[in-house]
Amino acid sequence: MNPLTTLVEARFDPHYHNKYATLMAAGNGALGVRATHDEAYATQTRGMYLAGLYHRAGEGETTELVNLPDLVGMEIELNGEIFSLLSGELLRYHRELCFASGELTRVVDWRSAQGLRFTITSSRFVSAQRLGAFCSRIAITPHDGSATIRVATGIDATQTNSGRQHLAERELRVFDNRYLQGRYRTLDNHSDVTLCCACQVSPQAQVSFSAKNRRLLQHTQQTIAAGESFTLEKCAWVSATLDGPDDNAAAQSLIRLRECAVAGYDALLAESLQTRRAWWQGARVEVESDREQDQQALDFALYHLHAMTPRHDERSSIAAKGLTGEGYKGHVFWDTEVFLLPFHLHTAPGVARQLLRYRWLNLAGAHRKAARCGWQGALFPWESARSGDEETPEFAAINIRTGLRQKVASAEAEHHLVADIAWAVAAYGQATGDGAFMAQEGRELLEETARFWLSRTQTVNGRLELHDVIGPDEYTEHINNNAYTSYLAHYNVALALDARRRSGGPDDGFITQCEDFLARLFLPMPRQDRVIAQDDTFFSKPTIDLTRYRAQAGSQSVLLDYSRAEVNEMQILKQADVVMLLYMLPWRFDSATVAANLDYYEPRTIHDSSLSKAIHGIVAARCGRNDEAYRFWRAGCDIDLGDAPHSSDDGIHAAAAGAIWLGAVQGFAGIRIEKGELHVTPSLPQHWTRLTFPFCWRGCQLNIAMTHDTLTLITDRAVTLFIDAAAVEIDGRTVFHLTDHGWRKEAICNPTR
Ligand code: IFM
Repeated sequence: MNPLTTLVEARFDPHYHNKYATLMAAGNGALGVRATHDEAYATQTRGMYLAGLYHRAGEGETTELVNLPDLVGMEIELNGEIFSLLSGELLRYHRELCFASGELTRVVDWRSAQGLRFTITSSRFVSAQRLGAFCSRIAITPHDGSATIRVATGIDATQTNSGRQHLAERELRVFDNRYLQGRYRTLDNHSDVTLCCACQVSPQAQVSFSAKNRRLLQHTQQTIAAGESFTLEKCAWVSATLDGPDDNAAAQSLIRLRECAVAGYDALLAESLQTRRAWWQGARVEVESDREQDQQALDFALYHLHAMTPRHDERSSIAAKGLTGEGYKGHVFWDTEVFLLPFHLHTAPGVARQLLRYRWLNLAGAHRKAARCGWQGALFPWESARSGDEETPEFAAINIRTGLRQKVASAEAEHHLVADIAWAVAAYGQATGDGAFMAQEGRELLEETARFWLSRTQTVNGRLELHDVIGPDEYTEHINNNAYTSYLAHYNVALALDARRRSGGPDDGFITQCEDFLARLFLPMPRQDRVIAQDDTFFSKPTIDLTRYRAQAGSQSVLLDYSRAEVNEMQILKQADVVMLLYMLPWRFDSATVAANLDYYEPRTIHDSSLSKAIHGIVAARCGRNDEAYRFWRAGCDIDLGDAPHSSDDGIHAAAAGAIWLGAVQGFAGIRIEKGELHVTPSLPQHWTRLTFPFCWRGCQLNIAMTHDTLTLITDRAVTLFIDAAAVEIDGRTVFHLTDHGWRKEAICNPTR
């Protein structure tokens, strides 16, 4: 494996505080910590989250991922002056996140208003091995004579979710003159949260403690000679009981903290690095490109895919902003099954299984929602947290002129999520051959989601139609026969029927109902120019010039000029819709239809959602339009990594990170799973000369490498796949060359593994 890249912030710019706090956030799937600065700035939003720890602050509020008491902040005083990069003179600034180790380091040379120079180096990481552990370290070196250094840090429970306080303080203690512990309980008395930390400083330092106004702090003071360094090493342990209070938890937390403090920063980092190294080994995508930002984008995406995924807990899933910010309240969307699960499915299938079990365990909530709405089966919540109930806020932003709030319609009608989950279940079954899962959780998920669709239709002139839905394009609400929804629902029911037939159980009418649904459900067919209607009324709506809005994709600027109701009545797409359908069910559409729909819909799409461009890129790659595909892929990378100062303030775009992987593997490597078969059709962009990645398929570990004219597959056992639509059996190391007649297997095969 080549060395992993890093992410550098070379300039201190308060406009970018929150963007970099997100991009450089630390995480291990259980704990996420935003990369805010040690010292306070009014414009930065601190954030620390535990996967699955949700709470509703009160009447009229929405359940949200709790922003925990802060452990990052340090009040630093240098010879009586408060250290802040907004005062004095900044002589050097460098912040770097190492994707390999997950360590974030900042080096600052600063001249105080008194004219004294200091070097301040700090670093921190979240352990990939011990899921509650967060460590930080700071070293301060005065250069112009001795200086008195004061640092106050500890546990700051004044932190809120933008003003909403979720935690009641229960107990603050300092044990053994060293270990600080804060115990909190969510206001609904459901979860206990414990934070412990210990700061290691020189024996020469004076240390005292204070507890005031929800802040438990250690105050350290030391006079340091010029050229010598003050150091402080902070180890912390963060934990919560997610399924009820537990008085024992605090003692356990303290034990874990003591173990960490004994090990110390360096040993914990080394141990965490080992764990991360093994993870990267099974996941990394390596690219040789003439643009170095391509490898960086892939490393960035995978770093965050690791950080956001709660591998330790099947009752939690991946939030749309991971564990990096308060955006979307930490809720789980279809983003998980469609944009994130494929990465796990093909690198660590057990994680994909767990994500599907999250839905299975939440079937009761999906049944409740379906029943409440008058339907049968499982209607999963559009936004999900821990309870499995619908968590979508009823209203979006307020119109401050009218005082009226815009209703969020997705929870009422964006039902494609149900079929998206079934799609992911099928993908899991095909990629793993996990019969046990498919016989129980898989079958139940497929059947219960299918039951929802069976009950959801209306009969119009003898055919079944799906009315009043919202497809992926959220700018077009409450429409009938959205192509994406109908095709996916059809697929969902077909999968359930197939599962039921295979299981050989008694027919309680389900089979007949499914057959009838499949025969009579209206699926919009391509018209003569092969374009498929997004819904019944789409073609009758006017178009407008979208150039201006497309240039500001992601900002929803069209809504500044038009009301939602007006946008609804025009051919304006927020995000891929029919194109999303082409992506999801590629085997259903011939290449001319795919190209015609891409050409029709893309110019009508603003790409105001981060789930859009990457999918267009993959579909373009499948059409053989490599340059276009690469442009879309890069635009997808720039959703978080681009220069826009505020695009990622409230958290990473998790789906966009997943789509960076999807674009490389499904777009350029041309990996496609069709009817249970694995197809590979490589087509690298001109900028790339080589692409390699690991890929799990049916219990077999494949290592795939490709250039513009060779394809090398290394397997740990025999497997069949399709290249140029022809089935080939490979074992060991197999090389293909691109010839005038397509990909040809190398005559001499060297079966070394
Ligand atoms: O799930 C998406 C949706 O498709 C578009 N709006 C944002 C959601 C969360 O990412």
